[in-house]
Amino acid sequence: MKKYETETIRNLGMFSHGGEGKTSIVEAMLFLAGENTRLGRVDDGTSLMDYEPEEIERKATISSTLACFEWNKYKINLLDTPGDDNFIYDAKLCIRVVDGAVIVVSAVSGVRVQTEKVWEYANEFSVPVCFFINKMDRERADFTRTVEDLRKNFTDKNIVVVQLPIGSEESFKGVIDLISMKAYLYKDDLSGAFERVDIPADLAAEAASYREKLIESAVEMDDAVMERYLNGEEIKDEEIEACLKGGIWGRKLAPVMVGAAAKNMGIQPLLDNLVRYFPNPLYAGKAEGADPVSGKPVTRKMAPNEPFSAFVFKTITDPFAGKLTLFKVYSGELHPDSVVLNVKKDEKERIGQIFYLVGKKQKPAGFVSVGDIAAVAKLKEAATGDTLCDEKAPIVYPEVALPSPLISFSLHPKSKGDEDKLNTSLGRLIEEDPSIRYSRDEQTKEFIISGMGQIHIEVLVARMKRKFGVDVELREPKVPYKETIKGRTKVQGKYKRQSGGRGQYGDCWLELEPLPHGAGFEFVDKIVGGVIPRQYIPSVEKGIVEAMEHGILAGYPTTDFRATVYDGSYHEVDSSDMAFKIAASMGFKKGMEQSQPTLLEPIMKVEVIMPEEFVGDIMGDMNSRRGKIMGVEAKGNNQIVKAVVPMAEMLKYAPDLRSMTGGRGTFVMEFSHYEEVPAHIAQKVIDQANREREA
Ligand SMILES: Nc1nc2c(ncn2[C@@H]2O[C@H](COP(=O)(O)OP(=O)(O)OP(=O)(O)O)[C@@H](O)[C@H]2O)c(=O)[nH]1
Ligand SMILES: [Mg+2]
Repeated sequence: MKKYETETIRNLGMFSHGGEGKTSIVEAMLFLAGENTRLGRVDDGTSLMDYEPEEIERKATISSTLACFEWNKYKINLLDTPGDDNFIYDAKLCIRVVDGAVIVVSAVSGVRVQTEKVWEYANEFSVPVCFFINKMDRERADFTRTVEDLRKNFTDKNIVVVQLPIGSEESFKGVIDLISMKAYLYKDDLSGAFERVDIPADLAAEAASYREKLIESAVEMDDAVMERYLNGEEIKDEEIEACLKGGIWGRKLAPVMVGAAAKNMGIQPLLDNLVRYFPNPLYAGKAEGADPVSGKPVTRKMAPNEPFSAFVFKTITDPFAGKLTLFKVYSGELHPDSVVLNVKKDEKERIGQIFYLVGKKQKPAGFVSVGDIAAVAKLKEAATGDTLCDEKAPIVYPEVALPSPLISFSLHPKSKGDEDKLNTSLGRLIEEDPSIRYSRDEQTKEFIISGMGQIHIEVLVARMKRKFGVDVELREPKVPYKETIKGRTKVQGKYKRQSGGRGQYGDCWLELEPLPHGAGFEFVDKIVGGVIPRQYIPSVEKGIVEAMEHGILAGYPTTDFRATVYDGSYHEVDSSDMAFKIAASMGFKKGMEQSQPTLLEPIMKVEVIMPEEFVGDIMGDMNSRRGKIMGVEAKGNNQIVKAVVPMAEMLKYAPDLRSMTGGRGTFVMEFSHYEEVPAHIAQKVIDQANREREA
């Protein structure tokens, strides 16, 4: 691909709720820009952007994809992101590196949950936005209603209509540009061919009134122009454009455009407006980072003659082609065959060839300069969120905060070979998607994998199989129950084998007593007069520690009690460490039986955030999950319900919450403490555990 001045680069991204048509829009753009000889379609698996097998199977974007192409002598680096909330972290990483966000809404369904989320992300990262109202050809498409919906939901910016649709549903034919006051009338043949004509007479009045509103909004961005407008002077089209541009760059207004991607209608005017109104990568002037040693904030001038620095926003793992690292350059230049510092890993990375991407297609890039987005293959350490830079001028750029995981499963490798490869393959996939967490539960010994939703985890498992040949099964994770005692007791543990040869003799008296929840295990030695010789006391403790690993109720670890050894006896020849260990463990088991053994369960602290209207339902549901409501608070337009709930009742909360709130509720959850399991439930847990142990 040829070289472009940074001023002629546009870094843009497509964001929306799932299925609004982002990928279809990009396909139409690639076709019009000559990157594809036909119009790729998500529905029949011919999309250049949704090329991964899991994406083709689900007909949805799972992982963001970069498309670099030329339009009107501008180089567009366009990121197509997933809309499904399982993969929304990927969209957030992309919004971090673009200079303009196209938020797509469907003319049929309007603003939806993820639309609100991506709007918030754009605000969080101060990214200029525009709207594209798509699917104007669909039944029940309604432009006016959709614009009203945008205005109702996004009140912090002026929503300005710059295009009007011509017709709707079956008779959607094209768009009116309210600045040039011309109509683009499309042929209904997917070619994207159009005629630029005068506005149809029946729409002239409507277009004039919308143009008036457009001018009113535009001139507000510039006091001098505003004054002339109020004095009745005529405002030139170029001035309106300049005002709009200022409003978009300053994030005070968001223009609205319209079309139908699947019909390849309205895409050229969208592209024209994107290059015209959105900033070039240098508009911010500087990039904010931190000194990797002191942690103090530093800024880096975004200029080609500054030392190199870049942020890694994406990693693509491929077992055959190797790893591909996608980055945005914030300062300086990156040349092939150079060495850069990976600041976070404190490792030097050798840069090979640099590429631009169009979907999975790679184009050699030569070197890349400030503001550009590109990819490099086979870096050793680089993972999503890392900073690469000139080792003589280290800087680290802020990562994108990870969302808290909402659902967990336990992973069961299907064979020994799978188990061996599990760690490496998971590690590679987490480099790609850090919103997946992976850990080993110390108690249950299970591999636990957590993510944003069931589909998130299922897709990971499918990828693990396809990319690394690792086959695993997903199960609900086990709840890490514990056992304790409620009563106190004194008990003798005695082990004696004295028939022929050297015998075994150990004898200890133990007192067991409960401790408060969370206190753990305490061992006290009250032996006097050497009734048990000193050297055997640690064996007594060890015997209890080993036995308490598997409580007598259901085999769960025992906790929150004190064991005191206060008496015993020994044999000059037959006593040994082993004998005292066995004696103590026998004593512990008998003693536990005598002192009201009890099952404990983990209790989670949960916060559910949702619109007011769902508060009643959520609280009722919490009660049915044995939860205790700790309070309800307002947060912006939402309410937060705080509760403590047994973990066992929360394993499937994510899908349940989604269906209760139509996807508008979210929650965070963390471990709080252990509590006694109510008797009727405890019996079921014990029976189940014993059945499993027998099996
Ligand atoms: N009728 C009609 N259908 C469309 C239009 N644009 C997209 N679609 C269809 O809507 C569905 C979703 O389109 P995608 O392009 O995959 O949407 P997306 O926003 O990329 O979806 P995710 O990647 O899953 O978030 C597909 O079946 C498309 O064919 C349109 O303008 N009109
Ligand atoms: Mg898509």
